[in-house]
Order: sequence, then structure tokens, then C-alpha cells
Amino acid sequence: MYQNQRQSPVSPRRTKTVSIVIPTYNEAENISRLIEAIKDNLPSGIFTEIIVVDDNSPDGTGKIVETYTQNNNNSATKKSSLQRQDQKQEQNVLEINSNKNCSVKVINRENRNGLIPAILQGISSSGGDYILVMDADFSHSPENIPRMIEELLHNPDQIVVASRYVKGSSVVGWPVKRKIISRCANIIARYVLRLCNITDPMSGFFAFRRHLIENVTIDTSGYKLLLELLVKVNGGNTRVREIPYTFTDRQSGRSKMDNGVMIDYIKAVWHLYRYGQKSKQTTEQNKEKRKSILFLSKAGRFFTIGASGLLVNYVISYLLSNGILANLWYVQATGIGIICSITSNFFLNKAWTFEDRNFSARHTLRQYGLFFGMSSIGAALQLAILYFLVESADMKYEVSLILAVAIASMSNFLLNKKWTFREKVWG
Ligand SMILES: Nc1nc2c(ncn2[C@@H]2O[C@H](COP(=O)(O)OP(=O)(O)O)[C@@H](O)[C@H]2O)c(=O)[nH]1
Ligand SMILES: [Mg+2]
Repeated sequence: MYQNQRQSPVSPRRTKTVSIVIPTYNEAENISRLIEAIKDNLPSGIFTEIIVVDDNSPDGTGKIVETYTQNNNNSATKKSSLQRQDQKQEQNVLEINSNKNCSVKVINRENRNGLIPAILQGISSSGGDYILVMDADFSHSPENIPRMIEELLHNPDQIVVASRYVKGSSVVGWPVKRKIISRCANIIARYVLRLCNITDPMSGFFAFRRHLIENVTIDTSGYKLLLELLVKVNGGNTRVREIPYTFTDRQSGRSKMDNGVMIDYIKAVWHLYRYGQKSKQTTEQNKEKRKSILFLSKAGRFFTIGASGLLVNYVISYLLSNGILANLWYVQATGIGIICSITSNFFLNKAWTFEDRNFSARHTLRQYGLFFGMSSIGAALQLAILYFLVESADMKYEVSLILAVAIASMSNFLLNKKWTFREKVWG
């Protein structure tokens, strides 16, 4: 597993920089033409960084890009291979600034060890706020890049996917067998992984904001990076914008898809399915945990206010009955004390326990009436329970009182939570 962390980029971070990451293996016939074509289709007004990540292609793809960069900029700076070491793999990074809006860079990896690790390495050493991933074989036409970037800039929190299967797209040059395999793989991914908001989760042509994949753990043995992102970013709830395009089978070079690819695919889908199940379980557990914490915290606040109400009740009854504020009959004084404590309890609970900031007269009066009613029910319940425990269950008064107060307070809390303040009982 690979914890995708931001590694210090080789080129300095700029705002509105798009890094185009192109993994290559034996793309000698395509790569220079592709770089030129991308340059011809640069989105205007933003800096573009093209990063070719080559796995030591036997046909010399990496070398070709190196030569290309040197030819295009005599002052190209060869960065020391010691400058960065990534996952114990040495790499050479050669960068040019062929024009002020675009730079080209090649990362030469020592071994071929998977497409996802190659792309991730390209992303790690890129400096853009926005990342676009594409193949080198012209299946993904550079003409689509400006539109994809534009969509991404408008909605930076979504993944923009150039899709082969959304309305308006087409696939050119694939034999029927490959079309069927691709369709089946798509159906499996969409249904098993519940990716309902996308028609082409297997696309290799997509763009996203770098920020989106921070803290996402990507399985480097996975099948397609996009599939990983769709399942893992935001718990699988990331918005996707699909753009139709014409996918054209490669004209030069050979596909690296071999017979083992289907097995790898099924394995990857299975791992992602398990991941989804686990994270769903964890999310549910966390939700339950949050609910119980919230419930307990509200109950705690309610009972603290209840205790403060006893004090208010006692002090006011005392002051009104012993001549300090008035000299009322003790029953009258206690009655007023009870009303004052219910009132202070109500306002404190409204503001603190249930965090209700609507103090409009009508709403507050309605709640106050209900709170009063519920408190009366609580008091009646307390008396009834007390009477039952002492008279019928033969329990001691002291113990019965504790039980009755506890049950009545809890019912008071629940009734007010549900009816007065219109909250769910749990949570
Ligand atoms: N760096 C790197 N690039 C790869 C590897 N395998 C494929 N690629 C590149 O990934 C892109 C897609 O590969 P491709 O063979 O066209 O696969 P297909 O489109 O599924 O037939 C191309 O740009 C390839 O050069 C790999 O192992 N390492
Ligand atoms: Mg291809």
C-alpha cells in the first residue's frame, strides 16, 4: 500500500499550474509528437507542466524525452539524481522551460513496476495544483485538454473524466473483442463498486485537483488509478464530471494489456469492494459513536441545568418566604420558586442544551408551554413512581426517591428533546 503523500516538488509551486502526467513504456514512436500536440493545445492563461514518467523503456522513450528537452532549451538544467530519491528508485529529472507557459520534464524510473506507481511518482514530483493524467499513445487526444481543465477550474472539487461511454463519445479502432471486454469491465466496476455516477470508471484520461487526493491511501497494485480515486476519495462520494471524447486506438506502438490483465482487474475490484465495505462499516461505527457522544453531552447539560434549577428554586422560595424579598406563605413562595426554576431551566436548555437560537415570541412561547407541560408530567411521574415503590414494592423511601428522580429526570429530558425542541431522541 502506498500512502500518497506530497513530496517536495522539483519545480516550484505556482498557482493555477496544471501538471500533465504521462506514464510511458515503449512509446518512442509517440512521445515527441504527443508533447508537441499538447503544446499546441495548451489551455490559455495557465502554466502547464508536462511530466513523462518512463519505466526504463527498452525502446529509449525516456532518452527521447531527455533529448527533446535538451534540444528545446539549451539552458536545460540537469537536476542531480541525488536531489530526490523516491521509494529507493533512482531517477533522473530533466526539466526545460521551452516557453514561458509550459515546461517538460522526464522522470526515468529504474524498473517497470506498475502503472499506478508510475503515475503516483509523476504526481508526487509535480508542482501543479491541478493534475491531468493521460496515455502517451494518442488514444487520448490532447485537443480535449483545455475543456477538461476549464471544467476542473469551474468545479475544482470534482474529478473530470474524459469518458468513452457518455453520450456523444465514441471508440474508434478497437476490435469487437476489446470493446466487449471493456464494456464488461465497466459494468462490473459500476455495479460491484456502486459507481452509479460515472459511465467510464476505467478511463485513463482524467483530471483532478491535487488537494483531492491528499490523505488518500492508494493501492499501488490496483488496476486503474481513477478506480481507486472513485472509491476512496471522500468515501466514494466525489462528484464526477464526464466529458465525451473520441477514443482512438493507438496507431503506433503496442498495447501493454496482456492476458493477465483480467485477473489483475478482478483482484483490484475485489480489493476495492472489500475496502468499500470496511469503510462503510467504519463510517457507521463512527456515526454511532458521534451520536452517543452527542446524546450523553446533551443529557449532561440537561441534568446540570436541572441541578441549577433546584438551587434557583431553593433560593427564591427562601427569599420570598423569610422576609428578605417578601414575606409570603411558604406554599406560595415555593410555588413561585418552582415557576422561576422551570423558567430558568427552559431558557438555559433552549440556549445551551438544544442550541436553539430562534427566540421569536411565538416559537419561544410555544416551547415554553410544552416545557412546562413536560416538567409537570415529570413531576407527576416522579410522585407516581415514588408512591408505587414505597407502597407496593416495599422499598425504602431514600432509595425510592433516588430511583424516581432518576427515571423522571430522564423522561423529562427525552420528552423535551423530542417534543419541545423537536430533536431525534437518539443523537
Ligand atoms: N511508466 C509506465 N507506463 C506504462 C506502463 N504500462 C503502460 N504504460 C503506459 O500507460 C499508457 C497506457 O498503456 P497502453 O499499453 O496503451 O494500455 P491500453 O490503452 O490499455 O492498451 C501508455 O502511455 C503506456 O505507455 C508501465 O508499466 N509503466
Ligand atoms: Mg492505449
